[in-house]
Amino acid sequence: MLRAMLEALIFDVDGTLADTERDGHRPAFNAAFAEADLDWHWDEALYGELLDVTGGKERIRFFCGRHEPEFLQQDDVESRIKELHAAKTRHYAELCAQGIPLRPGIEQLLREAHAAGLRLAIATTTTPENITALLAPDLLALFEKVGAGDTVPHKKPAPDIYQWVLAQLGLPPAACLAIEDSANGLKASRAAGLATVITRTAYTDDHDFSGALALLPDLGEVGVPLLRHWHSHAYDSDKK
Ligand code: XBP
Ligand code: MG
Repeated sequence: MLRAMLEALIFDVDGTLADTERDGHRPAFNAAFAEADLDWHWDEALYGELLDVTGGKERIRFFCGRHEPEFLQQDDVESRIKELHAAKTRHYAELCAQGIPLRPGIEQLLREAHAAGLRLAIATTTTPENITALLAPDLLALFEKVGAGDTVPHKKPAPDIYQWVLAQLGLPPAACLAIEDSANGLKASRAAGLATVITRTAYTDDHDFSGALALLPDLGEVGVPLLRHWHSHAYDSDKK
């Protein structure tokens, strides 16, 4: 069988391009709750549970269902959640402006892959504004297509955002490689038929990454080589 040539890399954002959740999105949610005089506080442990639900609006709704059910009884609950999420996005942009670093090896990979002629794209659950806030303009410009947030009706683990990006690129999944950090992301990329490399984070360290092409602690940096405990072949969970 003729092996398809790799033509594009498709990157997840949160946890993959940068480790944004614990010290970025999480405090931004908490700042939005405080601004709305809500005594909700998502500590690191609770946020780790809530991360099973992708999408900030969906995550707020899920939290309320479990911990603040009366909030969902309001007639205008959908607009309340939208307002809270818009405030959170503003706070997140402020945190990004203070500088959220990219993960090891990401900037080098983006620049070298682009220079070598690979097409780059983003497939993320996060809000588009968050990508502009996180990435320097010259790095954002390297991405040919950006699929984000509410572009699709169903967020990860549904494959919709990856399928949207593939359609935008006009490429079959066999010509692309996805880079992800979470089980939800892997489910989405695999359901779209994409080979996927995982760079796990502290929040996703215990996730089941069966089906990943490789499981890496991160991409490593020049002079700081990739740690040696990674699997170069299809990953299966009994190697954990
Ligand atoms: C991660 C998510 C997002 C972020 C919060 O996206 O699930 O919801 O946690 O961003 P991915 P929003 O890993 O696909 O990049 O509040 O804008 O959703
Ligand atoms: Mg992610």
